[in-house]
Amino acid sequence: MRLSPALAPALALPVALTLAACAGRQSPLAPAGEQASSIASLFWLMMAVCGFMYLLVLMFLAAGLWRSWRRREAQGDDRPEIDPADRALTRTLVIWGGLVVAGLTLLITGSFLADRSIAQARSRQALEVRVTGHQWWWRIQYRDEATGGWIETANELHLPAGRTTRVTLGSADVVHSFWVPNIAQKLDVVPGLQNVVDLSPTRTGWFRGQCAEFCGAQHAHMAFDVKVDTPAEFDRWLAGQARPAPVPADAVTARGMRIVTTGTCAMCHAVRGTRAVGKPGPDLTHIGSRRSIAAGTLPMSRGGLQGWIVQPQAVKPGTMMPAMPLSPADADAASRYLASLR
Ligand code: HEC
Ligand SMILES: [Cu+2]
Repeated sequence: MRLSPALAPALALPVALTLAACAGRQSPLAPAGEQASSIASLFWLMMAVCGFMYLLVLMFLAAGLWRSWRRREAQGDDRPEIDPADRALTRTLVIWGGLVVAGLTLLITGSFLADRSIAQARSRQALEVRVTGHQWWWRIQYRDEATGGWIETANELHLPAGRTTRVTLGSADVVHSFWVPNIAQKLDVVPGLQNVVDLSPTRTGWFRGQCAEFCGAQHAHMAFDVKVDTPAEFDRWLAGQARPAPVPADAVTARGMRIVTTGTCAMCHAVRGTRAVGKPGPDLTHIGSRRSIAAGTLPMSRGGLQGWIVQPQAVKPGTMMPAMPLSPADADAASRYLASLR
């Protein structure tokens, strides 16, 4: 059989799209963690076994159609010729039946091994992190191994490569789901429960996490950035996050600090080292060091910060942050201060 040349592009397109989808920074098929590797291997095993079976079924279907067509051509009789005592037929059935059993056994074994290798990380010494799902952002707290306290940030998860991070998941409101496809499996975030997922990243770089359970109007804007650092980079980053907010370097930034840390904003936001200790919203102590604003909704920039604090409801309709009446000068000063919180 020869493929018509016109078919080649038609086949190439889905293959190219599939491969492109496999390579992204939010793809379970581009594993950058031990757990995701186990899952990707299981996926490819299932794909191979099921793909092979599917081709077999199609082949038998084609062969059957062809035979009955030929028989009808020859004598106009298409009754099947099955004789229960036929030894050859029994042998054929045993062979093909055995193939099906072998395929299923492969799948069960693969699934068991993948589960086992994912569960293995639980016995390791791990870095402790708490992640709390809020409509529609993530509170992130790192256990400070020196003091035993918690270092708080939001919407950006840093992980040391080559080490296991144990994330305890909690919800402040509804059911969410925590998923960093490149690194590990998905796990639901359920109010009143503490679910635990281990992340063992193997490759450094930026990845993307996403809430994977519909949780209300802005569910689609409940993403988070994930940065896998080398252990040294990670230690430096965590030490930076543990520090209180930097002090303003000029008059405009100082005015911004007054607006953010002594006004309405401080009811909902904390900026460590200042009078702002609000809890309902994300910790802003090092907001300027993050890569995006409002759970992956806008890329980080001073303009983005200013747009967000003036019109959060326009950027993310329904968000729990109300629009604040700030004069343009105040909004400018506030965004300058926020951007300086690195
Ligand atoms: C009623 C509580 C509330 C008040 C008041 C409030 N915010 Fe927010 N803020 C939130 C919540 C909740 C979020 C998370 C919103 C989301 O991502 O959906 C947020 C998000 C933010 C973010 C993005 C944080 C991140 O991690 O990306 C910034 C910056 C911010 N607020 C600044 C301000 C400033 C400046 C003020 C005062 C002018 C202010 N907020 C007033 C509740 C509040
Ligand atoms: Cu959610």
